[in-house]
Amino acid sequence: MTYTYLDRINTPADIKGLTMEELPSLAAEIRDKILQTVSANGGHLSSSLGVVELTIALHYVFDAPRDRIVWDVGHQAYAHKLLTGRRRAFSTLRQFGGISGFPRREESRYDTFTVGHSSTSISAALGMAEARDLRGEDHKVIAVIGDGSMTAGLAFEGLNQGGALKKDLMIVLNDNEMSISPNVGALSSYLSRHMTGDFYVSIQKIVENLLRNIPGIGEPMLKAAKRLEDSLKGLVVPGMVFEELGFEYVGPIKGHRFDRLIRTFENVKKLNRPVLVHVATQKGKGYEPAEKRPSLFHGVGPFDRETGTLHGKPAGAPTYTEVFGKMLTRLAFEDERIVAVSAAMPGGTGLKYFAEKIPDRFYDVGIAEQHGVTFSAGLATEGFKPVAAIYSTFLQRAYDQILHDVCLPDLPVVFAMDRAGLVGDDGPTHHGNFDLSYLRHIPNLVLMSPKDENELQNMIKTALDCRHPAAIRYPRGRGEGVELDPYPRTLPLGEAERLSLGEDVAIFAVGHTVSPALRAARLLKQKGIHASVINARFIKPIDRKMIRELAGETNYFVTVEENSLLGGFGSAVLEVITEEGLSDVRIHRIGLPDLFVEQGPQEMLRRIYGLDDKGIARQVDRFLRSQRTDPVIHFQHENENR
Ligand SMILES: Cc1ncc(C[n+]2csc(CCOP(=O)(O)OP(=O)(O)O)c2C)c(N)n1
Repeated sequence: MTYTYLDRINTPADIKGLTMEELPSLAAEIRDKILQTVSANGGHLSSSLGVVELTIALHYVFDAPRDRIVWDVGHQAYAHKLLTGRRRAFSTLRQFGGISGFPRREESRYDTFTVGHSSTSISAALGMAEARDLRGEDHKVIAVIGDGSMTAGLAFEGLNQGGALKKDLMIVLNDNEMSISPNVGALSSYLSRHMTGDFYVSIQKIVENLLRNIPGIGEPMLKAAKRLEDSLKGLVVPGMVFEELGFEYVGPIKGHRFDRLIRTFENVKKLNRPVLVHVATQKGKGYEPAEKRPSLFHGVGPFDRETGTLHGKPAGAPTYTEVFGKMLTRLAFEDERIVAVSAAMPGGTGLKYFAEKIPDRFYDVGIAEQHGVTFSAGLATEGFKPVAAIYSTFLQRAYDQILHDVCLPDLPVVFAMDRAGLVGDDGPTHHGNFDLSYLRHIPNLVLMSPKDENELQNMIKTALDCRHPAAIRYPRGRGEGVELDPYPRTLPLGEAERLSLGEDVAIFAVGHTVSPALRAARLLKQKGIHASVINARFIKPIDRKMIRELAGETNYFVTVEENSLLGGFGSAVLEVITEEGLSDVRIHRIGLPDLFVEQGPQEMLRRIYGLDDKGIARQVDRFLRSQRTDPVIHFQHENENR
């Protein structure tokens, strides 16, 4: 596919050679390219389509990379990528070895900040503006943040400092009235009182005329008129809150009109102070299915571009997300103390079922994980049983709230951590590879991970019954296809489950690595290696009794987890082995190394990191071979008939 305009843009400087009349054609070509790529690869469609004009206008007026453009979350940066030298690589978007779905500093000098988690742009841009001033430079710094991302405390912390520092900083508030789902909260309703700027302008004119027509007008009268104007402005302009915080407010600007955007940016460029430009855009703009269903097309897998139908995933087991959402809703019908909390992701976490059925006990707090956790703690102090369903990667934000507000007072808040482990194409900002490490050391917390979707049901019940803070981590995607018990049961706290018996090696697996570990044991058996496979179930409290028991049977332990090896489940087993003085036990830990795992299909990444059945079998085999000098090892006698 060739494009008349897009093919000529190798750097943003090339856009400046286009006339204003040509820009809409460039926008149309960019939309076409985005649609072509995302319909094949999947990706964040609606947000990227919504900012095409905004992105072109920013690059038209400002001089990146000298001027710094900082994208918030970065899921909307596809047009930016296309305009900044990644046109040819764009077809590799989100693929293994391809370009990232988010801005990444190592990918391009136009990507000023590495993003994926939201609401960082104002703080980062403010830091860049401060650095510029410290160095005595004079370029511009622009943060582009969505109205959804503006719901986070972090964004307000940046505004708070930004208004006070009075830096030359432009914030573009990209307001499409949507987060992933419709945006929530008081700020959102405040902003969406979308009085167009025209109304305010007409008030300004009335005041001006009044003044002009009063002969011999004195100073006090002028001041009174100014006060009147200000108070009227406060009534009708959605941006007064930003003005009070020290930002000049400009807007709302129609975000798909080049003339408005470019004129505004050119004017604001001349100001050397904090300015917030409020731009109204439409999520999914230019592609009817996405305009109609912006949430569905926020983040999508491959789809048919002509019809807008998503390529159906082959029928199979329910996802962990669905099982969680349905079981929690069911238990909440039986227990009125159960309440559910989501941080802007009712769809992704499965809480939409809960929200539909029990809206009075469902809370979407916005992109505010920290607040969501402490809000849950507050509910728990009053006898409620809050379940905060937050992806593993986003819960990282709320570490201190988990530790200080929930676990220290031992409040019974349940954390449902979906998307734990490798998530796939979203890559390193979204993999949930650290939760075992960032939670395991917190006192009072029960930490568990189910081997399948039925055990997830049991763990939800266990967590709700245990009267302590409890966290359940489970993976992205479908379950194992096991039968779901009609009613969940409470598991004995801290009890692992032995799944197979073998005296050569004990494979201790956690979460969904249990299934590949079982399959690995079958492969090993063909080589004459007999493995016990244990479903750990609890990372904390860990089953010491089981570890002691196994140490009586074999000296060789292998742990398997889809978490960073540093501080993860294998480390927990090592600690027990040391503490219990089990000095004969040798241990090999399988898990993720000390690095940020790249993007790629889940199954491919599992293969690369040795977390699939063959990988586990290979590593167990290699480990045992490396121990061959040990005279007591059973499998030395591989030819023996067992
Ligand atoms: C800390 C954090 N929590 C949750 C998310 C998941 N998330 C990605 S985009 C998004 C909505 C962003 O809305 P907005 O900023 O308005 O941008 P839009 O997509 O509407 O352009 C959410 C909740 C995230 N990326 N980071």
